[in-house]
Amino acid sequence: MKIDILTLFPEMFVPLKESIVGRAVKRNKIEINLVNIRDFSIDKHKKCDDYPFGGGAGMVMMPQPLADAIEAVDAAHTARRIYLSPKGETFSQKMLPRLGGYGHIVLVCGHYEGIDQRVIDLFIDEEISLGDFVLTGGELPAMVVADCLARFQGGVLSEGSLTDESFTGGLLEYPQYTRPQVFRGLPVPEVLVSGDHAKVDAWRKEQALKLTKERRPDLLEEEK
Ligand code: 4G0
Repeated sequence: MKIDILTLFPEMFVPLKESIVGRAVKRNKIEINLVNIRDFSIDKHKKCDDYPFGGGAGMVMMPQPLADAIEAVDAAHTARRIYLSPKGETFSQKMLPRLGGYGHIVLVCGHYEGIDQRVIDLFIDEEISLGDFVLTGGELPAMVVADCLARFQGGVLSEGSLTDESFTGGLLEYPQYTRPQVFRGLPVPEVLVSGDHAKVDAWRKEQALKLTKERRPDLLEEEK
């Protein structure tokens, strides 16, 4: 899968190029291409934002540099073009099979008060929001979406961790422990060192259910 990220601040993406996503990139599971929207400005000062028609606070990203940047990476509109915005559908793990099915994704990062609505109407396929909060730009949400996709596309984690983990079973994850068996007086639950795999599985399922009932009862409603 190829992911183009269109942004005024490509230097913000250092964390994405490191660690877990970097490994997926190296294993040819995912290719990430950062595009500076400012490179497409035809203005003599490379201006990319302007005052909103009708007045109001803040600035709006101009349509021309963005439209040209989108057409430069996806002329034939074969990619899924996604705008990260607080107005979008809330992002979740459940979207990953669909998003992972696209061979090419273009992530558009807005800044200021967002982008000119006509760019959304003419060029964007869907809007995705990370949740009910406003950031200074769509860069952090784009990194989150790219990281989730890199992880989902495989090569990042073992098969088991994708099938057992939080949300894939519709439940929060059971608690995990590693060595030492006693840490600052706290022992690991006895069942985990019993060697009885059936008992371990049953304990984990029970813990996951208890935690989900306490913290995220909405997830249990959703299951039905
Ligand atoms: C569009 C996404 C983009 C409009 C982007 C701001 C939060 C999210 C942006 C605005 C973002 C999210 C109207 C301020 C850039 N903030 N929740 N900031 N407005 O996913």
